[in-house]
Amino acid sequence: MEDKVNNSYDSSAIQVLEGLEAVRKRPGMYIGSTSSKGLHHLVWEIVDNAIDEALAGYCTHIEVTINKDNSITVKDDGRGIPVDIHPKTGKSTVETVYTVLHAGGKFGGGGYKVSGGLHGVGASVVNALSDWLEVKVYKNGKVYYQRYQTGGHPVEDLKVIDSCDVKRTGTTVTFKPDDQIFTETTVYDYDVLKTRLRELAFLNRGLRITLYDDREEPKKDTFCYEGGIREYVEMLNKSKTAIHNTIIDVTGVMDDISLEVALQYNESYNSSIYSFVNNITTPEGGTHEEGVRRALTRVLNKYALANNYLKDKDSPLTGDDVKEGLTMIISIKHPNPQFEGQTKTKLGNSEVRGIADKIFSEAFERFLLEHPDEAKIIVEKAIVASRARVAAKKAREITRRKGDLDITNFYGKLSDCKSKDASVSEIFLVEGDSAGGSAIKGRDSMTQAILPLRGKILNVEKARLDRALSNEEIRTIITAFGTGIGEEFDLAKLRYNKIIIMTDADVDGSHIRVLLLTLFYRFFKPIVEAGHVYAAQPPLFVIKHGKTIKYVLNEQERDEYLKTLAPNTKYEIARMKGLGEMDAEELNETTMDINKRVLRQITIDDAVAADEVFSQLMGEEVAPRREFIENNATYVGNLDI
Ligand code: 28F
Repeated sequence: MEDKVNNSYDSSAIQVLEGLEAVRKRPGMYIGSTSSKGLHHLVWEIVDNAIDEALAGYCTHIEVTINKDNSITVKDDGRGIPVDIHPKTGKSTVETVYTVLHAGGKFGGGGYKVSGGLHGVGASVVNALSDWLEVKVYKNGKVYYQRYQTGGHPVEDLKVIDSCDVKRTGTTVTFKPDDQIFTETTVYDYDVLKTRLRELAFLNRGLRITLYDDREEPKKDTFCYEGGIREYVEMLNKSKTAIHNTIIDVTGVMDDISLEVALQYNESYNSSIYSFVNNITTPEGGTHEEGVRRALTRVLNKYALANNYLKDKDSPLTGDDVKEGLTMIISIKHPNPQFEGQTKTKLGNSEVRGIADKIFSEAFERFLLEHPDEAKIIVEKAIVASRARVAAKKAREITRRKGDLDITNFYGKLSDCKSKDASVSEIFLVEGDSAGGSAIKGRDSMTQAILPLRGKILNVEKARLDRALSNEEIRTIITAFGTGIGEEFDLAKLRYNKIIIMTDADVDGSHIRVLLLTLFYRFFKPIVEAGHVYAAQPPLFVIKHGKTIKYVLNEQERDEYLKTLAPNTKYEIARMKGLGEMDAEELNETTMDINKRVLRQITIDDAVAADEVFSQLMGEEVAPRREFIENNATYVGNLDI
């Protein structure tokens, strides 16, 4: 008996060491990357364990604090991790959860293992990647404590360090990410934590989540939504104009799968649909989203025919027609989700499609019958959208380069590059004719195409596709890209590897850039997501000393460069002229030459945030725009979206 216990103890001790070492050797395998995204993943792994405790019904409040040293504290008021000795390892359950890989799986089959992002690799990974980590468990009127250092090694066994109110229970974890592993940054971004914690509060109705920042400028935000995702739709539609009163809120359970859907239509032509599985965002959608959207289309068609909004001879409403102006959140909890797709964020479970369809269609049918006035508004909007779709189909014909007329007209605008190899080709969208002229002269005509834009393009946030297609500039852009637009969009046909927006650094330039980004985000999102869109960065200052001419992007670079000059160097500084005043040589030298220029890649890191920014900035409502500008005034000049 003695040997047996020893052997198991030794082997599990070795397993612990190998496990933690494995994580430190290849952290990317466990948290995706060691960039800022990976740094924030550590928080989600710990928060997910607290959320699990809330899903199990024992935790009502989670607090997250960014401490002064950029360590993180997560605190819940759940039952507290068990402090008994784990039979297999001879160690406390707390130590097992924090030192054995994947030991965190709290609920075998019963409850839902919530897993943020990377499917719950557990708390032991966070421990392994932390300089130090401390756990405090409050239960039985005592405070149990254990500290781990340099990648998860316990300093000593779990011990009682204090007493506490007998009624108090919960778990508090503080960890400091290891800067040997997180070499890019170990500074936490308050807004990243705030956005995701708010989303988790929406997805777990009634759960209170508080975020504190104890660093230089202390901050605090608390989120608690009794209405759950209904309030999420309400928040998303705040910067849009709802066209009917009720936010439709559907909940149902079938075969151990629970579904929640909230939706409301607004007068915009875009859709904001976000779906989740066990609180994980599924940007690639999946069977839950497919089931709901199939039901939405079928039920609306059935209702439209039954109430004579559509005749039998009319073509039925399509998924795109019923999507227009739709803000919808779909959240399911599934005991055994299977993820597919490029980034493993598409739900693959086939049984979910039928379940989501059944639960949603029954509730939505009942809503339409009980709210005929709102049903009328929704159906009519979809019918108008279907007519616009047909019109867009016709309008789209003209963006295909067939008729001679638009070829000459088209080439009148685009100075294409000679190369037909998309992988080396790039197109500059240039503000104004004079800058356009200099760009055409200064470019490398083999690989660089120039499309001068005459002034502001249409704000497509407020326009349907057929309206956008009636705009000359937009048609030229669509034709130049070669991908087509709307239903026939094909990323593989993109004719350029880089789409470079080259506008002045002034407010006008920023406005044109945001208009273009709105166009790309609304109608060419895959191009942005694939990282093809860039903003050129014309220099703000030129510094001359001796024979050296140095262009710098901004005040910060200017000051840093001046520090590198010998103390009594004589130099001149001049603020650069606008793009339009630069000659071809200067424009090429400073902004276009691929060996000298600085480009800023545009990414959509957080679709929800981008969606909000675009609809706030570019939507109908003025108030949200003013609010956004007031909140971000210092950034509007070089708005980096
Ligand atoms: C700040 C982060 O990690 N909270 C947690 C619990 C509660 C239980 C638990 C956790 C290992 C395998 C069971 C308590 N009582 N917040 C947290 N709260 N883990 S993590 O159990 C983990 C054990 O199975 C818990 C009864 N059942 C479960």
